[in-house]
Amino acid sequence: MLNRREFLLSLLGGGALLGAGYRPPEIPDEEQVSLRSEAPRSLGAPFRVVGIGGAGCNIVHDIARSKRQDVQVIAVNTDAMALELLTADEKVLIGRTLMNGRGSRGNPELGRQAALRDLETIAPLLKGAETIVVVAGLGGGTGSGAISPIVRLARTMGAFAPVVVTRPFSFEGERRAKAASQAIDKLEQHARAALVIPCDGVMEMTSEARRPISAALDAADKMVLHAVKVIQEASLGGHTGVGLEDMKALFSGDLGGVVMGLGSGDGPNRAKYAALTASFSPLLDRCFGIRGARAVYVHVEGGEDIKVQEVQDAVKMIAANVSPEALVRFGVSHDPALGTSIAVTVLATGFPGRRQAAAKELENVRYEEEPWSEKV
Ligand SMILES: Nc1nc2c(ncn2[C@@H]2O[C@H](COP(=O)(O)OP(=O)(O)OP(=O)(O)O)[C@@H](O)[C@H]2O)c(=O)[nH]1
Ligand SMILES: [Mg+2]
Repeated sequence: MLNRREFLLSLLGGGALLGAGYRPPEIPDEEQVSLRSEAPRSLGAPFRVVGIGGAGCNIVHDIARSKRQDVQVIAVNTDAMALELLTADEKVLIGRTLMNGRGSRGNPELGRQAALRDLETIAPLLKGAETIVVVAGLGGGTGSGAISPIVRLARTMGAFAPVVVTRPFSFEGERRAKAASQAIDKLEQHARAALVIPCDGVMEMTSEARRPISAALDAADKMVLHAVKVIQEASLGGHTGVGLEDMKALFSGDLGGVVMGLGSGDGPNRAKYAALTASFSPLLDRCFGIRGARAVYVHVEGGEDIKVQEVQDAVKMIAANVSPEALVRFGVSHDPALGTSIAVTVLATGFPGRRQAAAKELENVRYEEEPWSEKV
């Protein structure tokens, strides 16, 4: 859907690249960009989601189509055609003067410059929001490049701005993997923690033999949507005591990046089973799961028949798998669609040493010269 065709073509080496000799013009310093203060009348919800690039826009399109009254969505892209085809409360074409609405063609520097040039257009759309979740698929140019300046903008405007992004499938190649890692590093330097969902893990969770790739992308969309829903429900709190401040602490970046695990269970030990499978979800580190995490949020979902004992079982099971001193918070939500089963989502942060290990691993990977360094 939307520009997926273009994305798939780009994996096959298709898609036009910017002409040789192209030089993006000088851009103003990030700090000097002044912000307009008028908010458009159509946007007033305290909870908003900004989707950046093709994947991010697909995700906000799904939210807009679900017609939820409590969320407003803003789609941001360098690709005019993709924007035209989707549904959103507001759409912003960034970098028109740089790319003429034709997308960044995998160049994160262009994505970044596009965002910086159009922060003034985006700012009024963020005004008045309490929470702005920023979502994107990392690995391309627009999402990877534009996300840091936009998250910084949201934070500058006083909003809580958690980030949910996907890491590309390994089959997409090293160039996309590297673009994603660099974007995550930038986010962590400037914009606190990001919840990173690895597409490989999504495929492992959902794959059946010979599924089309569009099904894997749909599954990745669903994971991001789920993370957004959990962040929203937890931020709203309710009777369990968890709330916005807990989410802010989890995403503060003080303990590094955030990971998510999902599990479900049915039958007599459904809560324990759901928590156990969430602790070792393929979305988490293959070897460690959530072991060693220093802060976790456990989100337990079920029908109206969910029992206190079951919530306790799930939380205890998660707590047994993290650091003994870990801060463990939990929330409960009801979803009749789950029928007799229970779903557990765990958001975890604070894994000492893992970041360094990942960086070391990356050092050993040999990358080809990025094509855009010659083209731009
Ligand atoms: N969840 C999800 N992920 C996608 C989709 N399409 C692509 N991706 C993933 O997101 C990454 C970035 O792709 P896009 O979002 O198309 O790239 P972009 O940010 O628009 O960047 P450019 O098109 O290069 O300007 C890809 O490498 C894939 O891993 C999608 O429809 N849904
Ligand atoms: Mg794109």
